Amino acid sequence: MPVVIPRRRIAAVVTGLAVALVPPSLALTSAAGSPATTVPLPRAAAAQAVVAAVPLTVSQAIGSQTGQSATVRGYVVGQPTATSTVVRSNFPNDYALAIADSASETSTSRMLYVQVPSAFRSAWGLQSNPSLMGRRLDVTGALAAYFSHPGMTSTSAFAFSGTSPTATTTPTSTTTSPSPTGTTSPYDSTYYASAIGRTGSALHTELHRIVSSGVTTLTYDQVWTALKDTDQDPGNANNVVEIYSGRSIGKSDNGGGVDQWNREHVWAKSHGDFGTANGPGTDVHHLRPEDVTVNSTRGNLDFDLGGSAVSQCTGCLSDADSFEPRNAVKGDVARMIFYMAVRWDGGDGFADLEPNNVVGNGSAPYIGKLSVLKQWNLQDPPDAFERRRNQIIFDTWQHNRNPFIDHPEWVTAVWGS
Ligand SMILES: [Ca+2]
Ligand SMILES: [Ca+2]
Repeated sequence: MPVVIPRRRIAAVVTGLAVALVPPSLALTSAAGSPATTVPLPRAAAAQAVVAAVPLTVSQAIGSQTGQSATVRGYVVGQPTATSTVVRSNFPNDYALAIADSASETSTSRMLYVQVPSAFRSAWGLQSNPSLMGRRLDVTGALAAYFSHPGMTSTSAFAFSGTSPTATTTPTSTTTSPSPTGTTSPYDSTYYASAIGRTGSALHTELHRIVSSGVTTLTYDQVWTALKDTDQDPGNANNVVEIYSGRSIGKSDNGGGVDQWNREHVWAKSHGDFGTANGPGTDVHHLRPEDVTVNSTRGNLDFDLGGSAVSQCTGCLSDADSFEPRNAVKGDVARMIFYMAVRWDGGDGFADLEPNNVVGNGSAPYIGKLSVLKQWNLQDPPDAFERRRNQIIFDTWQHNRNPFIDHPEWVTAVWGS
């Protein structure tokens, strides 16, 4: 398939970096904290503006010390008196709070230091109100260092969580739907804390914010090295496993030659024309080793059932407008597509990628077939190989996770059953 290099490449790299450093909710919140609701916004931006009403976690606030205004939710764990000192009793005054994502947090590295301006000290200072310890608050102010430590200054609002006028972003129709069977992940109280309990477009929007925050964007050349790590054959450390064919092949046998492996874009790069510039085209969550000729057969076909057998790819089928991978990776493919849909939402110089229910999408920023992908997610749940690679990408490479590997039921929660 032809490699398309969009003219927006340079701008996209620059804005992609900005997105990685600043959550969209912050970018759309003015310094005074009021969302720009009077100006009509594009679809993606409007969706992100909704998120501006959702409090950040403390860990997100620590990672977003941009000076911008935001609301942060956390438990009161003490009073900071120096950069690495937080006292829990005998509070010296009412000037500052330390908040954390856990009420039992003791590490100052996981605390946000919140300035308490004079107008708020009698109601929200710890010396006057020691019973605030352990209470969960929503605080609004500028995300900026305080006591030479990640903090919030010029704090303009304090409230107990749940009493603030936080917008309800979940559509009524989805709140009343039966919830899919839930799973738990070790990241539910940290990475996913702000997504838990959401459904529909509210969940989509929040997952976008989560998986787009603090991301390291790889170059296309770095993808080779990443894949040799993420897709290593569990039975042979010298090899990687090709996604569609299932063949184990030498890590160093990569390139463009017949029977070598190369970098397959599971979300075909022509669907949205993102090419191989730093961004969706180098997002290793959907990049996999594959045999050069099988990769060529898949081309930019949408995913669907049926067709004729694919050479060198046992269990794979293809026809004029679709490709069907082997059973063992059907769910893997689906969850990569769903990840891309929440990771790339437009507004960053790249197209808003979404699944739809057709085949033959060509260069449109869509991939089908949604009904089939949802079925594949159910019939092939996350396996050890998939979970391991998600963890390696998070720990070593991009520092973001595929939420649908941790919570496959979120596919139903976002796109319905
Ligand atoms: Ca699988
Ligand atoms: Ca999207």
